[in-house]
Amino acid sequence: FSPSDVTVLFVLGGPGAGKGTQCANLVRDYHFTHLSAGDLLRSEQDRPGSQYGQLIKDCIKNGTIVPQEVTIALLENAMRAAISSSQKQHHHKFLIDGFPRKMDQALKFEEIVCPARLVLFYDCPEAEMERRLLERGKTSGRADDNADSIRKRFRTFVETSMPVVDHYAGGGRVVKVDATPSPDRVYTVTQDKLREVLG
Ligand code: UP5
Ligand code: MG
Repeated sequence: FSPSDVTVLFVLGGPGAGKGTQCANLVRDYHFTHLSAGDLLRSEQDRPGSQYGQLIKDCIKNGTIVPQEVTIALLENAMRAAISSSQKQHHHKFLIDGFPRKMDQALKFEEIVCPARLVLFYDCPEAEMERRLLERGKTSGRADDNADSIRKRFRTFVETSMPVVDHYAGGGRVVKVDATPSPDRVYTVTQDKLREVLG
């Protein structure tokens, strides 16, 4: 994909920071296509005949990262599908949510798919993210919304995913938003900051 045809925003933040919640707002108001890497992996896991089902299941439960080839192929397919199903030939804007969460993924995606315009980073203290995930876990049915998996997800985030955010911050491509306040408040700040940067 060429940056003249598509705009890619990476949406990062710890587990439970509110990435999905804010992406839904942005889709409603700005016609982005939202692709959650976690959602794509969960649906691949459940696809009958998938050769990656067990691998994905194990990674999600342990909060580890699925090999980049798998995730990048799912994202690329989803981007192509979104573009080919849109009627008009217009510029396509993607929110890639929860990806890249490891340096190798970031470099590979930008090399073979498309460079990202910027990274929207939701910053939230662990105690608050834990509270949200345990609350959601009462009804979500997600295999990783339990205390044990949450602890492992936090560790992976700190050790493996924060370096990705730092890498983009070094390149001046990060828009950081405090994700602690209410969803509405977080969204207002998101809109203000994106307007500043993207116009
Ligand atoms: N909530 C949201 N905002 C709130 C606010 N401001 N105040 C109070 N409550 C708020 O929100 C989480 C919960 O908090 C919800 O109940 C919400 O109502 C509430 P959500 O918007 O879902 O947060 P999000 O950041 O999207 O949390 P999620 O759990 O989806 O984050 P993860 O990053 O952990 O999950 P993801 O699906 O991206 O990845 C899951 C796993 O897939 C990873 O651990 C990994 O094993 C695997 N994976 C890969 O291997 N590679 C990838 O590239 C991506 C994923
Ligand atoms: Mg999510």
